[in-house]
Amino acid sequence: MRIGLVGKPNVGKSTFFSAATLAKVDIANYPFCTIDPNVGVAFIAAPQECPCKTLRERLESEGRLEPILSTDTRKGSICEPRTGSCIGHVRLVPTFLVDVAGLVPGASEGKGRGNAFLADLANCDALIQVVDAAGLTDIEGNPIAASEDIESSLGEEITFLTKELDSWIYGILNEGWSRGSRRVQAEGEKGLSTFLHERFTGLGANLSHVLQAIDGFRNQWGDIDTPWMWEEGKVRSLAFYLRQQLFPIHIAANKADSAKGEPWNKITSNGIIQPTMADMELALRRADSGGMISYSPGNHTFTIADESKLNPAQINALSTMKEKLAESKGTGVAKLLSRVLFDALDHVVVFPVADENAWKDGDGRILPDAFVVPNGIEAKALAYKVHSDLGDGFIKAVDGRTRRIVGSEHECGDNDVIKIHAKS
Ligand SMILES: Nc1nc2c(ncn2[C@@H]2O[C@H](COP(=O)(O)OP(=O)(O)OP(=O)(O)O)[C@@H](O)[C@H]2O)c(=O)[nH]1
Ligand SMILES: [Mg+2]
Repeated sequence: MRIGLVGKPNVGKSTFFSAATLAKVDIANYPFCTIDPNVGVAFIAAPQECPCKTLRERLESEGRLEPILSTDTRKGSICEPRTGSCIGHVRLVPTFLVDVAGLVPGASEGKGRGNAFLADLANCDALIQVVDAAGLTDIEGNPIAASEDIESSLGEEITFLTKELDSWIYGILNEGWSRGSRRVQAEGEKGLSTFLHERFTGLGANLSHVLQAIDGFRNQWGDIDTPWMWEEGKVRSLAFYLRQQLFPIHIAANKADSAKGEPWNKITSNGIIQPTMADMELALRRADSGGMISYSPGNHTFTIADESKLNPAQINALSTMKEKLAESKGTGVAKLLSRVLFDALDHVVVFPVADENAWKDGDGRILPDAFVVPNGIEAKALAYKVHSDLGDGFIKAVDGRTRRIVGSEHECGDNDVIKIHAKS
């Protein structure tokens, strides 16, 4: 999975990115601080408890494992993740994040950093638009005294970005439009879907995106009859439906710590709207990696490791953060990523294993892999995600919880443990 961070300059995209990935990137209070995109991996807590909890309970009841010791640093987890980690049965799974340069009005016509960074968004499964909920910047990202009319400046910020993305998609669509409409003339509606699929495959489009976009378009405009006669507005409308499918946009109402009131409650979006405090998340995660505090992303509080090692200014700053964190019920950063991945994109976590009883791989590692996949993915499609040989040689699968044998079309659900049998 790949989630892109977009928005006008100087809103906190790189701060959000760094807080979520712990990668070191440039952050500054001026526009276009980021030029080349940053790509990193964020680890997100799986929505359900890791199956290693069920496994532990089974082993304990069979007398094959001692109960959890109070000194256990992994708080009972017994899985051995190849990537990510698991403590207290909270399994962290990876997702890619992309932090791109700020977008200014006119970008799709080449203004600011132009189309170059629009292309950096290709292959993102969803976008998070970071907006400045404190109103500390103008539309081009220049610092200003806090905006008086935050509601309309947020509205403007959101509309302009959607319009830029729509125009970008329109540009690509329009360039090949005469060829596309000729195909519809020859092949009917099928010609349109094939054309759109081919045209946008480089941006990560699959057939289902295209068919859903056509559906939305048809609901508004009726039958797709004579596209070669369409006026510009109708082609733009098709571009809009395509953009919605290719790049659904969710909102991080950032700098929530400095916002007056809760302006995010007054904006509208087709996606999720989540207040965030990226700056605080970054500070907390850095303090945690430095051993100063113990903090897990998503938590509403943290503990100080050893107060005697801190100076009064540090203690003061930490206690202010603690209050703010409790009041806001977390910084919102991990929460938003989780909501986008698991709720909006409807993905689930599935655990392929080689041994359906012990839930181990061929090397004896317990539950080493956690795959983030679309909800209801068929067993054979999952096999292909694990390894193309497993997909090609697919014979059957076994549900590791029920031990039932299932076929290639079996739909996998959240937290399933699956053994795949394939011809070698
Ligand atoms: N008050 C507050 N300031 C924040 C927050 N997040 C980021 N900032 C500040 O906003 C400024 C811009 O942050 P960046 O992360 O560089 O913003 P950007 O969107 O990547 O900017 P460009 O790369 O220039 O497009 C910095 O001064 C950050 O410290 C936040 O949650 N609250
Ligand atoms: Mg940046």
